Amino acid sequence: MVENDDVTIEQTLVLIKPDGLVKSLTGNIIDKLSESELVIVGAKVVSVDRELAETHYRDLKGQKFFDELIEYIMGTYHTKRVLAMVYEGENAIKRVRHITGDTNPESANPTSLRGKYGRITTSGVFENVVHASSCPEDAKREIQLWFKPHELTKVIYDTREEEVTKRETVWK
Ligand code: IDP
Ligand code: MG
Repeated sequence: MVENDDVTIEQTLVLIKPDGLVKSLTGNIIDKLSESELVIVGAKVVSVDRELAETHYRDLKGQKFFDELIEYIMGTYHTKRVLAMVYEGENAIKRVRHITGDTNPESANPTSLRGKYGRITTSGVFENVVHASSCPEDAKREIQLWFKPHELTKVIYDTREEEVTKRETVWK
């Protein structure tokens, strides 16, 4: 995060959740987010495993909806895919949260993404189609959880060099 006199350049993590993907809302969501005039500096499709899901939502552990939330973000109810993106620009966190809308899709502004496309299931899960970081500390933690430095088009946090040797699958 870089601060000038009155401009704060921030980054924020946006996830199009499995319900957003299965409903083919990717285009609509990215189109609406372009109103923010922010720049995408990273994007990838991720199949979310339990460890990533539980780490991402670790602050909500203990909530009665936690187990279902983990199943939801892992794609058990829709598709095992999430589109993860990093947006950057002036007041990125607030701008994206404004477009995203309130957590509860029923009380979210009807023109916000969650107000437009979200729903509450009969078992009480808020299927609200998008995630957006809520403060700079969360944004940093979440971006570092979902992305490696080389997956972003620029260096936004401090990095270090490390010797890594591991087996990986390559094209035949
Ligand atoms: P946020 O996504 O607006 O930041 P959080 O409180 O961080 O809201 O909750 C994370 C996610 O957990 C929400 O987006 C929603 O999918 C789900 N959630 C939050 N509160 C509730 C609830 O009271 N009932 C069911 N699901 C909830
Ligand atoms: Mg949150």
